[in-house]
Amino acid sequence: MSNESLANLLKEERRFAPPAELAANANVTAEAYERAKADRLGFWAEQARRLSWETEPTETLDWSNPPFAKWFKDGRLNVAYNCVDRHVEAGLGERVAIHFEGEPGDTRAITYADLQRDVCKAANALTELGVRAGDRVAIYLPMIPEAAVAMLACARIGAPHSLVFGGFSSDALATRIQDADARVVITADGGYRRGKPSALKPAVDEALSRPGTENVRNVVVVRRTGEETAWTEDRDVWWHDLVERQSESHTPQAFEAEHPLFILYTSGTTGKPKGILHTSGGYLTQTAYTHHAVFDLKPETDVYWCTADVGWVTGHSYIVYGPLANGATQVMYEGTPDTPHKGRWWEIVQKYKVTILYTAPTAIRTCMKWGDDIPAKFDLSSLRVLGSVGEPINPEAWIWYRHNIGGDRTPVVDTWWQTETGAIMVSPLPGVTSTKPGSAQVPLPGIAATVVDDEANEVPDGAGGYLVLTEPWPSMLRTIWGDDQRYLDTYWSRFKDRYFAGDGAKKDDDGDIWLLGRVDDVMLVSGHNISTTEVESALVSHPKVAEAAVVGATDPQTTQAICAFVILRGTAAEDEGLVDELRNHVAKHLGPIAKPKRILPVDELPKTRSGKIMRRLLRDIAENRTLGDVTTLTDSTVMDLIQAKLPGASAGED
Ligand code: 6R9
Repeated sequence: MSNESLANLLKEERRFAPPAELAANANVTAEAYERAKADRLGFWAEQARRLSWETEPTETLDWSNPPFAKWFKDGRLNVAYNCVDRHVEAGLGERVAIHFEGEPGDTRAITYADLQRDVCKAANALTELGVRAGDRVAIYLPMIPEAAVAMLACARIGAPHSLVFGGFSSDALATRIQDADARVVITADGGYRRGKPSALKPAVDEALSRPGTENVRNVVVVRRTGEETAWTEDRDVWWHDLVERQSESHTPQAFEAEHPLFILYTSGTTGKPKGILHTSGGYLTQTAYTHHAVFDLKPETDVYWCTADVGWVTGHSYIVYGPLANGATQVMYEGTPDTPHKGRWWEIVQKYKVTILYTAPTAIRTCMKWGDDIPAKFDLSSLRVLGSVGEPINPEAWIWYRHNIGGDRTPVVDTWWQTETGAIMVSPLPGVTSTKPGSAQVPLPGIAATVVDDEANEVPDGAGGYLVLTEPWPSMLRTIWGDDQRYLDTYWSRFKDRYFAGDGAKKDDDGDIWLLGRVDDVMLVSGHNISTTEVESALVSHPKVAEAAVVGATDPQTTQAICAFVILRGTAAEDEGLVDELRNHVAKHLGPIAKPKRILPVDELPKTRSGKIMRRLLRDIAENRTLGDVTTLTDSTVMDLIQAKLPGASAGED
């Protein structure tokens, strides 16, 4: 598509109606909104019936002690049984649950029957190590099937897991082990990234040398790379030695719906990490329902692929719990999108005939940067629904995704949610909503979300403010692990009786919701609030820009000055006039007040592994400060590269 026609598309504020065939056969239709509105709790009680309960719940929500919710509290179930055994019992044992694709090209097809055997053996193994219901297990693994098996084994015996993303350092691992007081750590010798083995076990050894980790009795090590690994006798045990000799049968015990399922620490911010606590029945109900509704999953025919890491909440909810509860067949890929070549993802889509793809805007923008010709070499015609999560997706990236990956056929669902919400909250439905590039649009059936001003008044259509959730939802966090007060202070104190998500948002003239980034990132320029997302979107709408990150740096004249870091598209050159051209482009789109004071072309941006730009670090650079905590960065050398570009960097001053 030419850039002109793209610009025109956006100007028209075009909407994309659902494809007729998808709409006609959609899992969820417009009627669901009405039904949920008329009886929200009745609606969720009905969704809970997607699960197999040992004891059916009779009470949907106990909200007698807000904001501490109890969903389905007198119900009892086993989460792993719901994700695995019941499908085998239903005769689906031979259905592939996971098509695993290792980075080096090794593959494994794991059926539901295989998964059941693996999970049972792992559950028996943990039991042999003395893990009991309620004990915490830390999991520090690459993207290999054992990660899902380990999670489900924990769920099966009622031991809450705490995944620590494999890219995190020993520091991050140690604080998480300490905070959760873990008893066992499950790790691997390493995993493959960018064509090379990357070790994991040394970080575990290092973390366990710190005080406060003494309660870790055992480290279970999956052999993935075969590289040499230091060993602590009596503590370390190979997964294959321990798990393989276990019995293939294990009777799942039912737990209360509010039994803790996992703790997941939110990353990126300063201070002590927050251990977000999720429980069983409500969480599984909403992940299963949203996976069914938002992706229109047809488990008999779809091949689903979520590219997230299991160490991120998206991996918990939309690789493990939601899809497996629904009996889906999915792809799991270990490595990076450009190993051994930049078409690897599209090759995987072609190979497995993936029908539903769920990824992050950062990945989409990276593919835009690499060029349209790369996906064009592959047959992507199997795709029928595309999803996005993690950050606001700017309209250009949205259109690029729909056009170059979805062949202009597929709906794109932009799904807003958080670690804290546990499951998708605001999103189009692919068979119902006429989608709008760049907007997450509407709360799902059964979800109550709106935008409010400083005084907690709902803003009218066309105005901006803060995104809040006005009613409890089944997969909501129950607290911050060990710190109820922090739970209250962080989420429930800014607005009375409303959950404050920390995101800025606006409602357009149709009442559709647009996310504008974290409120901490909003800039104040000469008395005007300007969202980083909007300036970034304006920059990316310029044909030479692939990706942009914008921050406000303290400025004596204007309170804050807008500083932009941009990655140029494959072919664009960093010539003389470029910075002025970009500044004027933003001024034309958003008005002169939003014109960046400085623009710096860079090769990479600092990101967390889940793809979120760490603006805090860019602010440090823009304000000439020493860098803050970089432990959750994917690649900390990125910051050196950016700093190296600073001297003589073009700063177009007015
Ligand atoms: C699932 C996940 C949560 C924060 C959230 C928001 C941003 C996520 C988004 C989005 C705009 C979307 N975010 N999805 N912003 N549009 N579709 O990302 O969880 O890692 O906890 O991050 O991510 O700022 O508050 P988590």
